Amino acid sequence: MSDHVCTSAARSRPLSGARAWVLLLIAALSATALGCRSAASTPPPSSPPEQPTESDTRPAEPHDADDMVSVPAGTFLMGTPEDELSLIVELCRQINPAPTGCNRERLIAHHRNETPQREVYVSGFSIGRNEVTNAEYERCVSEGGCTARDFDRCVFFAGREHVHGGTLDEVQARDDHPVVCVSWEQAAAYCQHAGGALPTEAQWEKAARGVDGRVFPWGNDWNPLGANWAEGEHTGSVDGYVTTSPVGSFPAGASPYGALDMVGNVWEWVADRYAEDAYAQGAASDPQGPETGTGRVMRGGGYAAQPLAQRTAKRVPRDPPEAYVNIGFRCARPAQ
Ligand SMILES: [Ca+2]
Repeated sequence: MSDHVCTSAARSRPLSGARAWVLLLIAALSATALGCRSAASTPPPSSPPEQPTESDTRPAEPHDADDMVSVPAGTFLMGTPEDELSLIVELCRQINPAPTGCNRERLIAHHRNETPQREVYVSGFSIGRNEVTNAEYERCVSEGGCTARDFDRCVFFAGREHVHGGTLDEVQARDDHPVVCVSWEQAAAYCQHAGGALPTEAQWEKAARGVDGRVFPWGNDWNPLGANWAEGEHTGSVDGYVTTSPVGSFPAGASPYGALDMVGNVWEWVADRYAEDAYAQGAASDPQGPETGTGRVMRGGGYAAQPLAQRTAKRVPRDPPEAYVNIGFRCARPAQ
């Protein structure tokens, strides 16, 4: 996986706030905590996770697999304005003491797939409040609606390398943690069995950021307790979790519609095929993504991605045949 995590929370409106959280972050972490590096290159945890130490985190309560939040029909601001891409570089440099990865041209080029920002209409729909869990997926397997995960084919982290095959650590395998190591096809099959479908990019992004173009689900300023993210070598020292957390553990990070973990915890497969210029070419009403292409899109950052990748506009392509240890999903349904 080649996704770079030096993506930006930068926008003209929240920049001062972003600077504030950067200072907080630097103070909170060790001097080596924030290198500008690939989310995928962050090594996997090898020790048991620390327990949450902040009152803003809480263990997930048992939840209803059919628990969905409603997103009313209407327009929203989708994507990132071209003139805000330069701020990605500035913010990258602020959070990285040794900004070897904060190359301006590369960063701007890397994030141009989020441009332009435009008003897009999305019909009413509902979306899972939480990511689909291990228990929910296994129930689907037992019901015959889903195929068993093939952990020998799943892409795991091995230091800075990626390898096919592995086993989930004891924490990630718990019932109430988000399911991972599911391919796009397996995720789509689950949602079909559940009477819905994977959300489109437009549905996912609207559910994550509401109508006002906010950078994060909760607003325009980074909140280190708003998501399960990768602080430094994703030590869990800030958010309390080295790898995944029980779904719904970060209520402070709720989206305007009440969806949880829209950023952080695991990346999420969405329905659309990937095209770099999809945001420039997409329909103004209920865009479905390009009709051809091999890649699919994942959204929303994950436990091994730094804050700059936890933005609501961040979009990354992945190959559908593959399954990954840090990608899960949630489902959507049209409004009744
Ligand atoms: Ca997520």
